Amino acid sequence: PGIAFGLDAPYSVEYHDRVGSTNERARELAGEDAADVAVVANEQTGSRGRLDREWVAPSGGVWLSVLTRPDVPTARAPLFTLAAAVATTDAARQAGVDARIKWPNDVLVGDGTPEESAPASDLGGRGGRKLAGILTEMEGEADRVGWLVVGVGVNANLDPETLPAGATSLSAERGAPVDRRRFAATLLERYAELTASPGALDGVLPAWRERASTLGRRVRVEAADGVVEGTAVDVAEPGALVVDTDEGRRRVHAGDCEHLRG
Ligand code: BT5
Repeated sequence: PGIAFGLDAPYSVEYHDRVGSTNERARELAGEDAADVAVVANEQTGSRGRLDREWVAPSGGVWLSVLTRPDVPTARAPLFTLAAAVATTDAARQAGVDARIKWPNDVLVGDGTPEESAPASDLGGRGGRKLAGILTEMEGEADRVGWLVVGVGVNANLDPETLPAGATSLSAERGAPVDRRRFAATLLERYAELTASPGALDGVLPAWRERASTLGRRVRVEAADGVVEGTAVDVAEPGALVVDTDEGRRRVHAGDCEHLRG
């Protein structure tokens, strides 16, 4: 039976044993005016990471995308990505895996020191063994999000040898397979709770801070307008990384982040 068979979730669930990309499928549903749907797959044949990178998604993972139409300004949309990272971290911890978040959207195992990291080229930034990644896509006007698709890929019951260098999985970390249905239910439940209302969204940054491995570390972020290097001191609305550099305090809104030594 598929992992979503009987999945108890605060969304209507559309399950695919195999699909190109759950994000693509959720975007299709957005075009049909659907809302509050979770597309869940056992295997993806054409999934993507950020910046059109390839995402490896064989049978045995938890690959899902949540389509919602939240009544918030577009500027707050990044909070949904951070909420998904918090939800994924909590579901992993419930499964006995010590997961942490690397800004903005990677869920890692380990403290992210370079010694145990993958080559930068393989992970789009160093900092721990990568358990999960998140890809958010949206459409809307400035004053209101139209639709929002948050895609979460979690290496659940997979052999890390079949994944890109630097990746890990829940089963490898805990030494036993995980109940994917329970894991997905916990993740979706937590995501729904964190994003239920504008008031609930106010709790996302505090929750994110508590689970972050990036804060307090030396980082190097490749942002759209150049490289920022310094100490990550905080995350600020709507999800920007605050970095103390030699030239003063900077806010970085998007980019690939690498944890540095020291
Ligand atoms: C991400 O991108 O981390 C976002 C990944 C989102 C995937 C989900 S699965 C459900 C939904 N449907 C989709 O089509 N996508 C979403 P980024 O930060 O750009 O990281 C991508 C990089 O991670 C790649 O260049 C690889 O080096 C590495 N990578 C690819 N597959 C991986 C895996 N399964 N585990 C760990 N690392 C992986």
